[in-house]
Amino acid sequence: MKLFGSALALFGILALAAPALAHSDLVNQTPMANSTVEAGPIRINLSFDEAPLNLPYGQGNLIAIADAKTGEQLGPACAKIEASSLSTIANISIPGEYKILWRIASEDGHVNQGDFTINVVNNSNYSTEKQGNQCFDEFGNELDINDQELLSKKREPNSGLLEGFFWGLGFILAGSAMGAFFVKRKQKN
Ligand SMILES: [Cu+2]
Repeated sequence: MKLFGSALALFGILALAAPALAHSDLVNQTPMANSTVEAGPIRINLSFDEAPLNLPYGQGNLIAIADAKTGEQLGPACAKIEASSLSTIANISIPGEYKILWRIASEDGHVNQGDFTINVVNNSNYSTEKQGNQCFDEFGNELDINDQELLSKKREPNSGLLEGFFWGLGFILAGSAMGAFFVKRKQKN
């Protein structure tokens, strides 16, 4: 009975530990987080500790690049899979901070994701008409950002202002209600 109990406990520990072991974790990356990168077609290569779930191009195993300030995703999300690495090429000419976002489907189907920031400088006068990730499938068809769920959602630039406006309005209404109350009290006296 005691042996059965410990066997059961061990089984429980293994059952808890197994899912965590099965997930693809980022172990190496180019460019490095917080590094400075020269403008151009920037190759992003992310190595994981195990191969991802085999899914069609542009689905499940993804890399996207976004303007770090506004959150705007530049181009669609995609990644070429080679063994346990995901890679893509992003064209960036405008200097600034960029966020690289990734999402990977582990073999058991669980999703792992993360992001890091890079700083782009342009000392080579590189120019491109299309900022961001370049996603062409094996037939040369370009993926459309509008056909995908975004990895990086653009922040609403006016939401803070609007919120401030409603707070202000609330204070004015509360203030005038209080003012009216005191005026009434004074009139009574
Ligand atoms: Cu899992």
